[in-house]
Amino acid sequence: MRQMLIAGLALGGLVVQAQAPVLAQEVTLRAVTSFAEGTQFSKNFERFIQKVNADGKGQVQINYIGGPRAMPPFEVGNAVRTKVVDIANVTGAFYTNLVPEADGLKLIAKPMSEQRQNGTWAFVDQLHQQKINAHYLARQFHNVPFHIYLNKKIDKMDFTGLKIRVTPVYKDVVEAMGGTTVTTAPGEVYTALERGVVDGYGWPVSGIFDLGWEKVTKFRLEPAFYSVEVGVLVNNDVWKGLSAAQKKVLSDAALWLEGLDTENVALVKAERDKQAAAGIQPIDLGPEPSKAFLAKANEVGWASVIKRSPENGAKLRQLAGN
Ligand code: 173
Repeated sequence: MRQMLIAGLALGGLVVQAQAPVLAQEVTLRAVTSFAEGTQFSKNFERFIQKVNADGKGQVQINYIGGPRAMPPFEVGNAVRTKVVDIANVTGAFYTNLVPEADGLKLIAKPMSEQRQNGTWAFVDQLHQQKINAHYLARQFHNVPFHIYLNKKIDKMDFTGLKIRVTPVYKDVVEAMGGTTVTTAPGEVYTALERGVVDGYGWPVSGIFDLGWEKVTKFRLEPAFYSVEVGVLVNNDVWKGLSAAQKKVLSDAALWLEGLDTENVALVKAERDKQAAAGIQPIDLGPEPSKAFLAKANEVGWASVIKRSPENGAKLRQLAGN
């Protein structure tokens, strides 16, 4: 009996081995995005999905479930961790509860080619593996900055009396300027502005037209600051379960996705022109206040990351070089 069982197991093993190439079937990954479908910060991820589905035939496919209509943005990071989804397009600002260091990614503005070369990407990937059980596949939009948009004119860098919609990206700097903050998902910004619940909001230089915010926005405060980070996260158990060929399809597409950042230079310029045409006026308080604002934003941004994660925060800052 025992002999038979062992023989059976051995045979079973052989059979499995012999079939291994056949068994490496096409895998389908379930994907969500933390931004509205078809909008600025989902678009390139959607192109990435198309590419994977074209290049990965017979290997790996992505089933795009969608955006915030399918899942609240602030839950996307946790959904990757718990394998409710396999892959997601999400900014670190939306899961700082799980990875406090992710708030530091906005402070790293080097091109991804450089970040992959100098160890930044590997460290960020390691942090994601440890804290959120995710492989950090790609980072997008390093060359798109943020702004504070206002509906009340200011004549000095002082937000006293202003209530500003934030995420962790802007919270520290808005408070440092004396403003009060209210954290909301992007989907709540329009209504908050329309009802006058907030006097302004933080958002990248691009994307305000996607959700009609130009209708409820008067001013864009200069200067632009920080650096958008939208990552592509893959559940790490799912990642480890993929074959080398499947990983290659995704990794190659990830590098291609990062390469799309070259398009952002023209896009940012076009968005600023479009805002001007829509009547959104820049508030430029001059070189000295702008310089001081940038220095303050950098200082409070790093201080906040380093306070929550002293060692990792310091290492990130050293890699960022600012
Ligand atoms: O403002 C936000 O919701 C936010 O934090 C963000 C981050 C990256 C891209 C766009 C918005």
